[in-house]
Amino acid sequence: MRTMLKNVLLATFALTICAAPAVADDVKAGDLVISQAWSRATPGGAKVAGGYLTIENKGTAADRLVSVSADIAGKAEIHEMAMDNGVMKMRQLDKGISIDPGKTVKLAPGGNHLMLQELKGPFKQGDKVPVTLQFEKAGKVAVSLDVQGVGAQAPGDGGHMMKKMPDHSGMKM
Ligand SMILES: [Cu+2]
Repeated sequence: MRTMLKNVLLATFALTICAAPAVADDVKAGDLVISQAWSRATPGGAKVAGGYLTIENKGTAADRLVSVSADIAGKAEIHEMAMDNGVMKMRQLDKGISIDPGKTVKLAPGGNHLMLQELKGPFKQGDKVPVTLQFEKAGKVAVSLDVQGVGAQAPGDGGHMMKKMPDHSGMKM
């Protein structure tokens, strides 16, 4: 009886996991696999948004994410977060981000990210925002960012607020 109950609970748990919000499908481009592309809803008239994704290099040569563009953004850059005199600031990565063979590079809140600026419209939770990534070797790759809640820290995170993780709000450009 106990075992059966346990099995039922396990099954329920498994179902709950499967029912989590779907995130973007993986995109394959040459040796690269791009997954978990996401962004956050923009609160009241914000004109900037971060873009986050995971890039895996299954090949034998390094590739490099050199630039990003999006129809909805007047300007799009690749940024890093760096400490500057004890203050966390973001900075454009002029040379982009290298992805070594066999390695996975994650763009995430508090670290490297895509910076979409001069937005022509708001991002709403549930939107899919098309962006184009430009790689040195893999060329142009279209992905769409799944827009999560305002306070989301990860894809599929409904938007619960985490305490003061470093992100764009209140950050000096
Ligand atoms: Cu930024």
